[in-house]
Amino acid sequence: SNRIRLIKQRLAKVEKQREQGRGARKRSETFSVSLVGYTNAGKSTLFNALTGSDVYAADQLFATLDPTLRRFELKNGEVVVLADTVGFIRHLPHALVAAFRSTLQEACDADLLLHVIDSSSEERLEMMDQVNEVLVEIGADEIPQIEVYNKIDLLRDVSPKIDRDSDGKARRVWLSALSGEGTSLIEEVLESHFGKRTEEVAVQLNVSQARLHAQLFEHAKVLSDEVDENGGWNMVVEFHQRNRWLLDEIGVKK
Ligand SMILES: Nc1nc2c(ncn2[C@@H]2O[C@H](COP(=O)(O)OP(=O)(O)OP(=O)(O)O)[C@@H](O)[C@H]2O)c(=O)[nH]1
Ligand SMILES: [Mg+2]
Repeated sequence: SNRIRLIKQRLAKVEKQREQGRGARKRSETFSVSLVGYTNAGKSTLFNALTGSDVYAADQLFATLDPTLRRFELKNGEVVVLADTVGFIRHLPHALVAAFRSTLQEACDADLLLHVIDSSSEERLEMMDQVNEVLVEIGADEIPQIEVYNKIDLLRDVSPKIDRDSDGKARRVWLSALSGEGTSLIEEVLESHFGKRTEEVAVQLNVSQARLHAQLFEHAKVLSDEVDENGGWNMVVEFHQRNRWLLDEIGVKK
């Protein structure tokens, strides 16, 4: 029909823009996070609650691309690109399946999926299964996923919270995108998820810095360690961001 042709044209255009955006993001090495979930779960509402319009306007790189991509800066300075995606539905018109799948490629390229769920729906389990099935089909099932139980304003006795597994990793976040309660927990979750970055640094220590030499073995990953002619050390070490204090101690300027 005419309507389906129009939708297909729009999807093709979005797909082309996303392709260009992906290349730009790979180059800029930002993290990408995709909101996925069943239709009506509240993805777009959460997307707007998290990003706000000022963030969008500030970004040169993506401003002209697909409007469902926004740059999102965390408090620790890390920048993520947040993507809203089309809602998953059970009975997609056959003619649209392929086109929708291709726009979902965005989700395949994500570093993290936020699976938005309407926690007030009695069918939420079936919907989650549907979404996870589609993720398998598009090859996105290996991407780390955090579940976002949205619409807690419609539940009784549920406050915003993060459920964690035994390792302390966030598994579920409970919030209301509409009222805004709990949306800041998303930022907390993203910060800890992406806050584990490491950096490689060349370090030179003199002979009197044996204590630091030992500390590096304790708090960083030593990639190489050579004694120089003065009895000091030339090292290459990999730091977790949380151990950056050691760099200050050594006096290495980044
Ligand atoms: N009560 C309540 N309603 C919400 C909440 N979040 C979203 N909604 C409502 O749910 C409906 C769907 O929200 P959307 O954000 O458009 O959902 P979506 O997941 O983007 O839907 P698709 O784009 O179709 O996949 C809207 O009427 C929202 O106002 C929430 O936290 N609480
Ligand atoms: Mg939406």
